[in-house]
Amino acid sequence: MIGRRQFMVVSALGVAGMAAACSRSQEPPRGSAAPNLTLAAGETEIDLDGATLRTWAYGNRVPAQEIRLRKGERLRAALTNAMPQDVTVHWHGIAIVNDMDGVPVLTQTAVPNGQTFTYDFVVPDAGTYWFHSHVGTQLDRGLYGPLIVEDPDEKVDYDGELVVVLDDWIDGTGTNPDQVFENLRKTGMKPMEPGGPGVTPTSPLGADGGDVTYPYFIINGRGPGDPQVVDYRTGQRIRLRVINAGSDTAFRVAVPGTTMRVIQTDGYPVVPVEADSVILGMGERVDAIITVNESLPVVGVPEGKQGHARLTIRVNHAPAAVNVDEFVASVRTMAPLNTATLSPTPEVTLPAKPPDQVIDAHLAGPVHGYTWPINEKLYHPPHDGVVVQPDQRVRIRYINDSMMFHPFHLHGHTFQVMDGDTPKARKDTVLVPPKQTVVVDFDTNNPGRWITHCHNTYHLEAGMATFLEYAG
Ligand SMILES: [Cu+2]
Repeated sequence: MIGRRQFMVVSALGVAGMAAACSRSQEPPRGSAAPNLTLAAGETEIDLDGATLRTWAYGNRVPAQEIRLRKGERLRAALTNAMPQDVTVHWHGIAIVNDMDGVPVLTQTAVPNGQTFTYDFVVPDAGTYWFHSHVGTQLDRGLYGPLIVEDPDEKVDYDGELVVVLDDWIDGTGTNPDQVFENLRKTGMKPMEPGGPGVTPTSPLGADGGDVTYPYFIINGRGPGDPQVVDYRTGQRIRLRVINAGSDTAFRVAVPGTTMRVIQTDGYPVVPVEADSVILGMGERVDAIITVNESLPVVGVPEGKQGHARLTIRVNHAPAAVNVDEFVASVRTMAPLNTATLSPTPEVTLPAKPPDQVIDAHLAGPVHGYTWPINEKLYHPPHDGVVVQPDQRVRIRYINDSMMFHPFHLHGHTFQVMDGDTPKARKDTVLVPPKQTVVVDFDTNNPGRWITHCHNTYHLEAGMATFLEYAG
């Protein structure tokens, strides 16, 4: 275990150092492109705060080894499977060819034990992305990792870089995600919240934080009792690339006494804003720059749940002198930034155009025990998708009739969140708070069968998905 920890710290420093070299001298990233890599899905053990837990992961690590390459480069990854269940890899947020999207039945047959499938595609856009299994409840195990696509021409100035992967963790703690799902199905419907959804600026997702109680919240595979420590020097500007890989938990991200300069969400640039805390639904990402002058924790505060995740930024090898519990309590009283409200930069703003087609997605649940339908239909098995036409502007209205938030994700495209006629952030995953409607527009420029679904692992498994289809 000590060996693994040392490796992870060294790895994080390597990434930070590489980015620093890149932003200062415009040298190409060394050893980062991955023309031929292997993702070996299998059983492994991880250590959380001294407890040894069995789980499934890619390459025996949680998160999986970061994949980093440049915009326009080709990624070839051979997925092997030594697990008792079929598995895939979905490349979250990347507009790649449909048959590489990793959604079983819809885009490929899931890979059985003992078999191999090679993903092979070109990454079209720079940004902070991630990859994960798209089979059953496997995302709530350790089957995920960061995928960073660099743009050599990007005009962002910083000294170092830190990838922060948040997760809620239950696997191997006497239960596993399949058992969690079975229990949710047996327990069925939750009592309705008596006071309405309770959405306020300091509680933007309402009173219902989720369906699962997690024993751990983790960052980069480490529990809060044994956090990752990453070293920097006084005054360095660090680009945080934060990824919410959770299954049933939104997180508020914050750094004590530090304002984050938010520059991107879901890999796409926004007009920069300053924020004390940012809320991320499952699947969402944010890039933010902080200046570090002293040792500080980066915390992930689970929305509506007890506990926190943390990582330690250490400056000049000094200990952090912050009461983390007090800071976490203060973060809970903040009004966090929702990245969907940010303004896009001009180059990622879709040209104004009325939609050619409008699709309404009424989100409901839980009904009939534990099911989460869209337009009163459940996803499994997927047989009747929504037909759209190529080269059109399509609008989806995610209409949340339920009392719980749903982070909605569209595969194969990056939509523009719309506030009336005003274009907001380009994203691939957007929070839909209870009893609210979120409108997104996108252009049909990537033919195929593309799932759109709630990024709550258990809601997806309970039917909260549909798909769009069009030919080129
Ligand atoms: Cu949901």
